[in-house]
Amino acid sequence: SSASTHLAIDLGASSGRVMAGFLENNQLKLAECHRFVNDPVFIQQSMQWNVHGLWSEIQNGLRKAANEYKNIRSAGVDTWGVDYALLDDQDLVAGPIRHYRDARTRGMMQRAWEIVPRDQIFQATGLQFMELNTLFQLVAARLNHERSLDVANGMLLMGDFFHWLLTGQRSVDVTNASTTQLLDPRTQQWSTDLIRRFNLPPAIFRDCIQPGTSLGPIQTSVAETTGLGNVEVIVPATHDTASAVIAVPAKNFAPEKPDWCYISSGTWSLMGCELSHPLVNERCSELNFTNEGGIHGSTRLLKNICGLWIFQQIRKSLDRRGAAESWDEMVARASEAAPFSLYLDPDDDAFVAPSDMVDAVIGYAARTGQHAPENNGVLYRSALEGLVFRYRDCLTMLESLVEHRIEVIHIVGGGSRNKLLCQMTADACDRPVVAGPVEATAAGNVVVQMLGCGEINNITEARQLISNSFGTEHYLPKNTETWSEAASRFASQ
Ligand code: ADP
Ligand code: LRH
Repeated sequence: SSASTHLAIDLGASSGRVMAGFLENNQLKLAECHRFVNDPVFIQQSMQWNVHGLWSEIQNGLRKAANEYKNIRSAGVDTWGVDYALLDDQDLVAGPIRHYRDARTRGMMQRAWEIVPRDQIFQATGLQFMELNTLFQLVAARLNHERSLDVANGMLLMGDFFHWLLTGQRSVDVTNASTTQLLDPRTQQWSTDLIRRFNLPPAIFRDCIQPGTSLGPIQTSVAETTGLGNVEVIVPATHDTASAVIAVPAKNFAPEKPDWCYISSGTWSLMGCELSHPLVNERCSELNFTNEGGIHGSTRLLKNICGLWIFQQIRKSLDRRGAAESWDEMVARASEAAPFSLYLDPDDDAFVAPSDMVDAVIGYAARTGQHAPENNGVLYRSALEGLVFRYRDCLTMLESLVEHRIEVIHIVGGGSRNKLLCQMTADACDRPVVAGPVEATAAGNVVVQMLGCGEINNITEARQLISNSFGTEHYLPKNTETWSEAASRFASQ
């Protein structure tokens, strides 16, 4: 095809991928060029990003893309929120680049609240409290007297970091900056007050740019090693969740009265509404919802739910025992298993970063006075049911926050392929579920590059394109009674 090609580099926790996106017969096509692992590495006891490995895999992916497509116009990177790299004034990386599951942030929220009270942090940022937030990572660095903070003159979130490797340019995209808990969601400016009170170096916080901004061409050395030629970097919504939300095939954009919600379903489940303005009030703080930044100044009001992390890690732990099954087999076994045999709270601390997830589930069952899962089907099913209970509660909370009935739940991301999970979500929430697209994050990444190039005129057109291009599956609620009974049974446990 003669239409230009855009490369989405999407670094998820379950894999990294380089995807080519282009228009063909008025539809958006996504083709996978390269997929690679994205596991953290331990350096001594600290859990870090494998940036060298990733950078070389990204370049492998770009090389494959350059071989296959002759008309590549732009590229852009998205990845998970909160993690960062520090750079010094010689353009060297200062200090290790840590993974948010690293143990150094344990207990850091409480330490931080002693410095600035919880409600003041919430008022300033509108963000949910999670130990993994950049704020608590930086507080840990400060309290541990990490010297990197003293030499750094720039902080890049990880999408920005790979853009810097690609172009040599430093930039900070607002969508990922909004996950740090140091940005004011109303002004999209850094909170100088929090930065001062936490004794963080003001110089590392650079002005944010909006998704769709061009950073100029890929630097010559990278263009040469990959064979890419004249390709520019157009900053997508570098926060993967922001990219995924852009690709929700919804009927409208940031409505005043939202009647749809999304679950971006991958390693995490991010469940929420897209709003035109942040909602920073007491109720939001109580329910621990977050106001993250979306495209065109929109707000993603959402909650983090542990997600398919447990399901994924069970597979990994069985793999170590030589007994892993495919996703399809796992879903089939879970479907056959007896419902409600084991209740898991997926957000329990025990599941954050255990060395072995199957052991963690067995330990959790013992601690909560339940039987250990009698077979793999029950093991898998409990990880999914636990999630669905959280979705059910989260829907009620969302409706009370936006003061409107949610009529439909969109599930996007890898989890939208899990038919059991989609059906159980419809059943437990008593709402129709629309599942797809699977590669929402890459699709959202690509359409923002197209917006940046002027190939698409606005976000409504982008959503229309996505709706016309990717099939969705529809699930209607059944068995809602069973879920209400089970929910009250577990609530009273
Ligand atoms: P992330 O970007 O966080 O790495 P993805 O959106 O790629 O996550 O989703 C990965 C998850 O999707 C896997 O953990 C798995 O549970 C689910 N998944 C992928 N393929 C299938 C499938 N064929 N059937 C069921 N679930 C699947
Ligand atoms: C999902 C995600 C989520 C963040 C978490 C760290 O991949 O970006 O939105 O909260 O990772």
